[in-house]
Amino acid sequence: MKRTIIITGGAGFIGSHVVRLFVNKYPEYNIINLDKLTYAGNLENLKDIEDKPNYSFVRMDICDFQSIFELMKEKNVDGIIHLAAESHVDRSIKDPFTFAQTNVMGTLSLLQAAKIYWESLPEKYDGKLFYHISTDEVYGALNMTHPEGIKPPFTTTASSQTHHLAYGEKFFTEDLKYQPHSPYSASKASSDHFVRAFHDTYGMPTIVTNCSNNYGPYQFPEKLIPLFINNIRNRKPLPVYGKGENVRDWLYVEDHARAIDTIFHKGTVADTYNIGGFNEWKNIDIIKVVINTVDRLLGRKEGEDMDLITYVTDRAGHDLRYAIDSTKLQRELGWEPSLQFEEGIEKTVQWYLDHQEWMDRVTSGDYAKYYDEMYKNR
Ligand code: NAD
Ligand code: TDX
Repeated sequence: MKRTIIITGGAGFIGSHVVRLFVNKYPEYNIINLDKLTYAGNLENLKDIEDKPNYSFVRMDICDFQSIFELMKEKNVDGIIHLAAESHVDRSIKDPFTFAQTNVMGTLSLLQAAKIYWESLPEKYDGKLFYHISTDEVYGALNMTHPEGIKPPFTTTASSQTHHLAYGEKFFTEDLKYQPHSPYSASKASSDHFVRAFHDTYGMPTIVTNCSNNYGPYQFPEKLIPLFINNIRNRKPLPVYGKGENVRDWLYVEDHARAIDTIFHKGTVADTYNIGGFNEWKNIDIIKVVINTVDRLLGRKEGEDMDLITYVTDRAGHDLRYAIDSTKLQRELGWEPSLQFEEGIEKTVQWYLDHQEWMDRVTSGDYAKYYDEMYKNR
């Protein structure tokens, strides 16, 4: 079946993996990467597919309702996979307005453009989908009832999954109420509500998914894992917030992209799916794994860079523990993570060490020139 799909935020970390997967796997689809190219957008992330006939890039702000509407009409768009967002919690603490503008107003502008265009068609919403990518942070924070972590088996419905450890009995399930704490998660929660409201009020076919922390290639080095890999390589301090006791649930980014593909094609309209790796780690433990891996792959003595660990003032409102229960997705649609964490982190560290040029261009700001170079003659 032919389809024309806008993927927003396709020049960012997760978006670039989703665009690559869809462009390569579905040559019959027309994939439009719509991205404003903020500091987080980098077209170099898509160098390998940018000349494919079923791929195009449009530089556009999701808040620009009129332009989005015109684009949808011109290209006869029947699907939207929406990833564009301001995504870094620390930035949201300093500048909440930008997060409300992009994440809330931008999502609303996309929804409204899709509504007006799709409702103008004879077939209306038939065959259409607005798929919104969100985060587990909307659920707030879980308690840490087992500070040392318990090994599986423990009480969860996700029995066929390999867990690392669990730091409590409770997990984020789809029926939990939203309790966001940071301006970032509050803005994502609000956008999720708008998406569901467009289904409930206008009948728009929508799906929302909430995923845990992603890691892998092409992540902007303001986030924990790429920042620390780069600092270890350059022997710079590693700023660990608070005591490093906070727990996150890590998923390899290509597994998230596969989940998005599965849900886009097989998910139930108006439903919500949680996506996660059953892979909880305390920050300090993951940091030690990253140090050992970088040291080993650089031919240094394993662990020799442990003294770079520098405890700094905690993040304001720092959520203690995130842990996703993705049983529903596994049970209903058959998705599960493909990579064990040890394998994923090894691949990730190796990728950043092999792509020092990418890292240097990002940290120097030169990557922003790529758009002008690539698109000046088109
Ligand atoms: P990212 O910051 O790497 O990329 C965001 C992209 O959105 C960039 O390419 C940026 O240029 C673009 N963008 C920002 N504002 C825009 C605007 N106004 N108009 C058009 N484009 C704009 O983000 P990411 O980590 O890839 O996250 C992608 C999505 O997944 C976000 O919605 C985020 O909330 C969600 N998410 C991320 C994670 C994670 O661990 N990174 C986990 C769960 C959910
Ligand atoms: O320098 C650091 N030191 C540190 O201790 C940084 C950047 C982070 N941290 C801690 C804070 C978190 O507990 O590491 C953990 C991970 O931090 P981030 O990489 O900033 O991710 P997080 O805040 O957990 O949010 C991420 O996952 C959910 C993404 O940035 C979000 O977009 C996503 O929704």
